[in-house]
Amino acid sequence: MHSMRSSHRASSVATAALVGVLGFWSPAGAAEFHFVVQDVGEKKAVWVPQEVVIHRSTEMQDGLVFVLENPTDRTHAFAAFGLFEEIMGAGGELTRKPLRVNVTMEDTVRIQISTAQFERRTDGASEEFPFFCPLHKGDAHLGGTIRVVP
Ligand SMILES: [Cu+2]
Repeated sequence: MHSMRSSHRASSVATAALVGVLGFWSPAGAAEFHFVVQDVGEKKAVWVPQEVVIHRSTEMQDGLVFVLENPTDRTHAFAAFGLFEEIMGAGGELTRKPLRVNVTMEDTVRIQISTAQFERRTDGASEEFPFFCPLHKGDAHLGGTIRVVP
C-alpha cells in the first residue's frame, strides 16, 4: 500500500507541474461547461448553448471551468459581464480579471472562472450574466445567458 501511495503522489506532482507549464490550472473535480462558437453571417457569431444554468450549491464547490471551442476559421472572443477569469501567476498567486477571452480559429481554450463572488451568498437569489462575442456582435442581441442559481 505504501508504495502505491508514493507513486500516486509523484504523478500528482507531475500533473501539477504540467498544468503550470501550460498556463492554466484546474482543481480536480471542477465542474466544466463547454461552449462552441458558430458563425452567423459575416458580422455575427453566437456561442452555444445560449442558456446555461450553474448551481452554486453543487457545481461551484470544486471550482468552475469553461471550455471554449472555436471550430470556425476566424478568431472569436468570449465575454461575460459580471464574471471573472482566475489566473494563477508564476508565484502561485491568484489574480482576477473581467471575463473576456480570445479564441483563435480551430482552437480550444480552458479558463478557470472565479467563484469567490458567490461563496458568501446564502440567500435563494439567482443571478444572470449575459455573454457574447465582442468581436462579432452584429446589430442584434445574439448573446446568451448564464444563470447562477442556488
Ligand atoms: Cu466572434
